[in-house]
Amino acid sequence: MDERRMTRISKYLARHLRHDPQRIGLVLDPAGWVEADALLRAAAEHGFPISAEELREVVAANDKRRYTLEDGRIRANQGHSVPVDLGLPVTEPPEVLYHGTVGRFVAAIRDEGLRPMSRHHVHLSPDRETATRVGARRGAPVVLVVAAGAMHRDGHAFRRSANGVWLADHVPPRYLRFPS
Ligand code: HQG
Repeated sequence: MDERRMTRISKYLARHLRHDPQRIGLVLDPAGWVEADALLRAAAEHGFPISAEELREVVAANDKRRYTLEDGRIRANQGHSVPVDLGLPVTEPPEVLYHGTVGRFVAAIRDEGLRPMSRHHVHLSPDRETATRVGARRGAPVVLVVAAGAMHRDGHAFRRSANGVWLADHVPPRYLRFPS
């Protein structure tokens, strides 16, 4: 499969497994899973046929491991805006995590900390390089350093998604370090 087809399918999956399953008549279970066959049927019925082979290839080759396909079911690993409980255990984070953003959000973030905005959680990266890529989706990246260890000791819960993204409910400003 070429890169463009791969990206189109991945975006189609993100839209329907994270944000808008009802658009194609899908119902996710409470943990975000749907039968892969049901997904393929719904996609075909709504004018976007995907083969089972293509689905497997996209899940396996996806640059960010955005999806898990197992026991005939598929779900997005993170990034939902529809309510799902991924059932991820609370996990001790590394001492430091990173968040990539852009300059125009910095004043608000200094004020109120990091908020999930339209997602369920604040997404944090394990390394600066990843955070830089996340920020660069929107413009010149600004990388904030998050005192995750201190937050954890103060009782804030961290979870880690199947693709290595760290999730928190909110990061108060006192745990953030901004570049000078
Ligand atoms: C910003 C992609 C104003 C925040 C990526 C970000 C990631 C605030 C934006 C994943 C704020 C939300 C998540 C506040 C946070 N005031 N702005 N108080 N708090 N923000 O897309 O972290 O391709 O929901 O800095 O690679 O950018 O979807 O979050 O700029 O892993 O798999 O509000 O999405 O992965 O944007 O990205 P997003 P994100 P996928």
